[in-house]
Amino acid sequence: MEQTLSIIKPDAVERNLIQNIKDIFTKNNLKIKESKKIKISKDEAAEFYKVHQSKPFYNDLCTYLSSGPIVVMILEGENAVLANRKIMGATNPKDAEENTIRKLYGISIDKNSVHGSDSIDNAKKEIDFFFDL
Ligand code: IDP
Ligand code: MG
Repeated sequence: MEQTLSIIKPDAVERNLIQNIKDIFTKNNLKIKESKKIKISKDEAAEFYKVHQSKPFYNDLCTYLSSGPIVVMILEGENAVLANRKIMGATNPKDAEENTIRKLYGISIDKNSVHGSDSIDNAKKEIDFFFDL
C-alpha cells in the first residue's frame, strides 16, 4: 500500500484544525499510520524544503514552517500520494477546488495549512526525514 507524508502547518495547528484535517483524510480512505506533533528548527525546515532553495520565497517558507508546532503524519492508502494532493487542493487556496483542505482552511499561498509529498520518491524521502521506523 502506498504511503505519503503530510504536514499540518503552523497556521492550521494554531487554529485548532488538527482533528478536522485528520477527519478529512480518514473520510477519503487515507489511513493515518503515524502522527506526531513537533516543532522544528529553521535549519531543519531549510533541509526539508531544500528543493526550493533557489526560490524567492525560500527564506520566508523556512521561517514559517519553523514558527510553531506542526503535525507530521504518514498517510497510507491506494495511490496515497496523488489522493492526498487532490484532497489538499491547489497550492494557492484561491485556486483550490471546493471541499479541499486548502479551500476550506487555507489563508494564503504561504499559510496554506498543509504540505503533501508530490511523488512516491519524495514521499519516501520525506517520511525518512521525520520518522525513524
Ligand atoms: P505545494 O505545497 O502545493 O507542493 P510547492 O510549489 O511545493 O507547493 O511550494 C511549497 C510551499 O511553498 C507551498 O505550500 C507554499 O506554502 C509556499 N509557496 C509556494 N509558492 C509560493 C509563492 O509564490 N509565494 C509564497 N509562498 C509560496
Ligand atoms: Mg511541494
